[in-house]
Amino acid sequence: MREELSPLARALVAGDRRALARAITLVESSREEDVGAARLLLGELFPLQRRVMRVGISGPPGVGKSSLLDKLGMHLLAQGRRPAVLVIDPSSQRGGGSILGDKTRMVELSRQARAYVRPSPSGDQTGGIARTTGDVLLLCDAAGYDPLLVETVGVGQSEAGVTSVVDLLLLLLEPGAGDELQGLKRGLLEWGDVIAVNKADGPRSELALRTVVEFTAALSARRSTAAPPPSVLTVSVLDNVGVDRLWAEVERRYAELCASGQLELRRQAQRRAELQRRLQAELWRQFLSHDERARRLAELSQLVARGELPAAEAVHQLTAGLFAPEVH
Ligand SMILES: Nc1nc2c(ncn2[C@@H]2O[C@H](COP(=O)(O)OP(=O)(O)O)[C@@H](O)[C@H]2O)c(=O)[nH]1
Ligand SMILES: [Mg+2]
Repeated sequence: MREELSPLARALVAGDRRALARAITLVESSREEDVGAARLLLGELFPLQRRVMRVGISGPPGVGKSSLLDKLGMHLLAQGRRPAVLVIDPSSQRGGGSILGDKTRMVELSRQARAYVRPSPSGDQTGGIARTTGDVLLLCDAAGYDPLLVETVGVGQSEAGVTSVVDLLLLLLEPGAGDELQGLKRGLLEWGDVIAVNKADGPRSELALRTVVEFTAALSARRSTAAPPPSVLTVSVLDNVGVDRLWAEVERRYAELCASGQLELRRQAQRRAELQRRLQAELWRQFLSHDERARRLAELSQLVARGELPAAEAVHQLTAGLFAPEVH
């Protein structure tokens, strides 16, 4: 089978880092000629992925996600594993400024030949992940990395976004974060499979312990009985206290999700949602690729904007005759 692979796919599977970087650039590109090439490449590699463990790391800016990943990555390397870290950076466009900030923060891990650290701009996507994150994870998987770790920024929407491509979510919060999480916002805790209160060191170690108690109480009050409540624990990335324990907890949860069949259900839901997302994007793209339709859309959207035409009527006009009835 391998003989039939394209040179790029073959190099990637053989562990060539530059081939992986090139492949990622290809799938992240939105140029017309790259889109087709990316689809072919992903099609070649799809059957070769091993579907290794994927963990999302989410939490507010400055909470210590990158610092944790640096330590965690080193811990995993010591265990003989080959972690890949994708850092989704919403603030920067391709080649933008703050990307480097994150990369240099993973100082140790970025230097390791057996690990892979890749910053990528989220582009116009909301929800904390890029449109192509799922594809990039497939490439890293086929290239032999395991586990795959995804750092996203933000609290709120990004948890929902990242859970569409990872098996399990690790939520990192600061001591005292409970005070800011009022009412419904506490619901975001439920996105996490594991919740870690970081910076449990120095003057804040006591507060960190109290935060854990508070979160645990809030979660047991709200959580439905369908899924087990997330584990909540403290960690100090700075002092390297609790990082091993945190990872052990992630592994334990992962094993639990596998055994209960939950993991497979999550993955099936993700694949179904991906199909729908891609189909919608493609239909939209094709719709706009037709000049006359694009012009008509621009026209009608003016009328809708001015309140002269109901949106539903505009849609009816724009799509009339678009899908010919099937002939039986
Ligand atoms: N006191 C303390 N500071 C930490 C800890 N972990 C990270 N930091 C600091 O928090 C700041 C933000 O860390 P960073 O990893 O960039 O956060 P990110 O934005 O979530 O990726 C840096 O100055 C870190 O040195 C910790 O466990 N304790
Ligand atoms: Mg970071």
